[in-house]
Amino acid sequence: MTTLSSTSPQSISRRNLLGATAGAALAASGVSALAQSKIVLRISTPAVPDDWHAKMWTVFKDTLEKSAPGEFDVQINLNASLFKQGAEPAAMARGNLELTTVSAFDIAKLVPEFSIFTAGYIVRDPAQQQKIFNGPIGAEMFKLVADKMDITPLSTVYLGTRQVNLRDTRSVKTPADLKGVKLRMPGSKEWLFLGEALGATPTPLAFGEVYLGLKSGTIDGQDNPLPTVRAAKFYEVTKQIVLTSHLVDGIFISIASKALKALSPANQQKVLAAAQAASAYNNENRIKEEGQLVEFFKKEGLQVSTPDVDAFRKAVQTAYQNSEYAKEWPKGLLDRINATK
Ligand code: KDO
Repeated sequence: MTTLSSTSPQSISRRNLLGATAGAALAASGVSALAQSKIVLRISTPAVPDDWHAKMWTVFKDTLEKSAPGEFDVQINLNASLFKQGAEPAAMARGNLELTTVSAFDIAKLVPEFSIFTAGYIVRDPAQQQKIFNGPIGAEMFKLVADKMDITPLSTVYLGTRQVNLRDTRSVKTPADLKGVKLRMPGSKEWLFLGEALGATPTPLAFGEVYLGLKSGTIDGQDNPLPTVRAAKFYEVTKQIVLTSHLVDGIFISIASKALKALSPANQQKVLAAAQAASAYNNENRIKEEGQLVEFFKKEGLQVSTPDVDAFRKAVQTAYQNSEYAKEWPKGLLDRINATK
């Protein structure tokens, strides 16, 4: 279990929720000063409301309200309505955002060692993922994140295992069969590399634009875990899912380190516990749903096919081994990950 360093709290930062005028008006109306001075925790995520990793933020909020009644004002912003996908870490460093889920890809931009977790076919399954990040490897990697990004990862969220989802059906056995397929990937070179390693022509697009891209045909497909294909309704505008299982994807509930340090040690622990409750809720529901969705998609009329996964694994692993990314992986880390059971 992750524990936080007992950094001596600076004076607890209690920001006013309201401007002075509105505050004065409220005071005049009898609303207590305390209600105006809760600790604000702004959350931004591209997740759609029906997705487990969106719903988990309500668990975070409710858990915190129980452990620290009336102390926090947790503001949940879904659908990238506050910050666009991938812009969250910079917003946190600037002090404009307190919490988000950061992807391994966004971390890898600033912490190249972390790119090992953007590589396909490295992490085996969600259980191994939790062991990796809740053990010594996680502690070392999260320290690098805290040092280089000024954000503190609190818990590991299983986003799901990424699969290829196509607008039109085609026979896909090996990466060669994805040649020329405009596969939407999120917009960073780390993501595009993964798309290329899969044999496709990666096309960058923000998550919020994928549904329309699939509908209009500006892209031929996208990759995401099955629960996301359901929650974002991509199955309505696609005809096939290819079970490549190319990435056991993780995102990390993280808090701006400055915001964390401004909390009392007791509140730091409460925020950590709320983050752990949120990810446990997501992980349990997501794993369960992931196991049931193939049937659901078939009923919706999609073709669900299984490729030659070994061929994909071999091609993707070779692409990463020969890449610039692998040069940044700490010596022995891959072996330590493989040995994590
Ligand atoms: C996506 O854009 O495909 C992705 O799955 C990438 C993840 O890192 C994460 O940002 C996720 O979208 C969003 O949370 C929406 O589900």
